[in-house]
Amino acid sequence: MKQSKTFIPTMRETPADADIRSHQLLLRAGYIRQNGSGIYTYLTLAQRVFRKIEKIIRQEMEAIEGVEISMPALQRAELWKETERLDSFGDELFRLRDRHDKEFVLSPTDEEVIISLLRDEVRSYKKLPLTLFQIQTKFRDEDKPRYGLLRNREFIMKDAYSFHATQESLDEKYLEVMQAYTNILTRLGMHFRMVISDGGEGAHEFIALAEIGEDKIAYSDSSTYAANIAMAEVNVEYETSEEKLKETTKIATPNQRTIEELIEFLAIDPELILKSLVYKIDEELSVVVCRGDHSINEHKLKKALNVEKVELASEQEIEELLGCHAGSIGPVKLPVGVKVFADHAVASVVNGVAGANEDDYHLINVNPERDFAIDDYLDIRYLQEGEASPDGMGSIKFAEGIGIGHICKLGTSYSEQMKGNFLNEHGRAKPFIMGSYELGISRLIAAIAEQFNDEYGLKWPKHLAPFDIHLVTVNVKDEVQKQLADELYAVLESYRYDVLYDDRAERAGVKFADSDLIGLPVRITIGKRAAEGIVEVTFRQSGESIDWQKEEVLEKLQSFFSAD
Ligand code: 9G3
Repeated sequence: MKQSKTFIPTMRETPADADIRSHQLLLRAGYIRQNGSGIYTYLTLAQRVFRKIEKIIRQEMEAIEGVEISMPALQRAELWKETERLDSFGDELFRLRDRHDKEFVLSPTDEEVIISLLRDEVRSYKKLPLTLFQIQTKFRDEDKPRYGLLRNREFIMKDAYSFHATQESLDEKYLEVMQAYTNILTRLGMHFRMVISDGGEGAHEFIALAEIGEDKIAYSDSSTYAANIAMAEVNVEYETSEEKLKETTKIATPNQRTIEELIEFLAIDPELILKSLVYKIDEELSVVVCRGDHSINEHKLKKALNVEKVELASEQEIEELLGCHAGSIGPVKLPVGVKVFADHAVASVVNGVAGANEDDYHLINVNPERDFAIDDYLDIRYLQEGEASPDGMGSIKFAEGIGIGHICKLGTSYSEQMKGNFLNEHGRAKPFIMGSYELGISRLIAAIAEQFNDEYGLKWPKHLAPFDIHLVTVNVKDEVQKQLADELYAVLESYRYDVLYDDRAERAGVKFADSDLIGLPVRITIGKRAAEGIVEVTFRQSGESIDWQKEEVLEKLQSFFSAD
């Protein structure tokens, strides 16, 4: 493609509102343009990368009998009434009405639509298992769209849904999809980890490692254990000190409200503090206790208590319940009926310090069980870096990343609600057993850009780049250069290389800067030695430049592009 004939609007300046490298470079290199908050136009360079990513995804999904379809992004709201999810996503779900005032939603995901499709088409267990996938635009009215393509309101997702007659069949397909996703991300050249995640009856996420990532993972430094920090279990032994239990005493701690102030004021080890919070759980106020050097993981608290929502009580609710401020809450002498849930580590606290439920006072020498009852000991805290890995192998390290894939065993929750049934071998109607799987394709481009760039611009993995070769003439007015460039362009295209031919009448410096920004794997520069049939070849990944005779270009490119 001749650059003078295409649309690649590069920018010299970094747009002010672009706060991460991938966003800055995808804008400056002319890959994307913002059209509104969380709304982007993918320009030709991005489109060409999408096509290469989607080709790899289709190959790997079809290799595990994935069947591609395309479902409507406009969905009848009544389908979401069947799963009672129409209101569960609040403002994040785009809702609209048609001219007949019938209600619709813009697709944020397609569980409802695909079940409505199969319940009318698949009758018998003989037709199962079946895995359907699509590459389609999704809509989620994110509160704070940011980071360019990493969190926007209209995005491209590859979502797949599998339907099974037995749990074994789902377990088998789940592992096949897990391997397919691993193959896809490996072929994309990404640095990623698969981590234990949340969802359905078991789920995993695929995280692209990147400091700016919104996801945090905990992984073992000497095993394959890795989990989204929200899900990471704590499996450590706590030694209990042999110290004699002392008399609980109330002491004055004027204006000491935070754990940090208390540690300072009493000069004690935070491990001795019984940090107590009041949570609203299923509309009931309960006290949740953990050690002062730990913090409550609300995700694990929800799962441990098997409730939909947990929420910290407001100052006013605490005042009404205990007559004190949040910083003075303690588990001792609570009003009758107030449940106490404690993290396992609390059991090994001896002669601890706790709030007295009276401002400006605390209790010392507080001992669980003796001084307050615990309704349940639970694993409800965040795993900490350096602690033993839950699988007992090695210790935990943290890393940030971008969630790019999510696979989940849904089971029958949705199919039961939507009467998505099949007849089993005994002729009895059974709900489809389902799996659902997603890869965020818009995010993938941003994650790859985040992992492959340098101070000059993007550096695409060679088989993902929008073009293989950037053919650049230093001076288009120089007939010898132009003639050699045209000749090489024709030859390279005839050998099916994707060539971006910068034939613009621009200063060489501008061309080189644009070329580094755009980040194609190979640049062939036609310059002052064109008359000798010599071209300068620059490899973007290594930055290495070398002169080649024009006759040896094809053979040497062949070995570069065929090498892993
Ligand atoms: C919504 C809105 C946002 C959502 C969802 C629904 C996330 C929603 C979870 C999933 C799960 C699976 C298909 C592929 C695999 C993962 N955000 N999710 O369901 F209405 Cl506004 O999307 N979906």
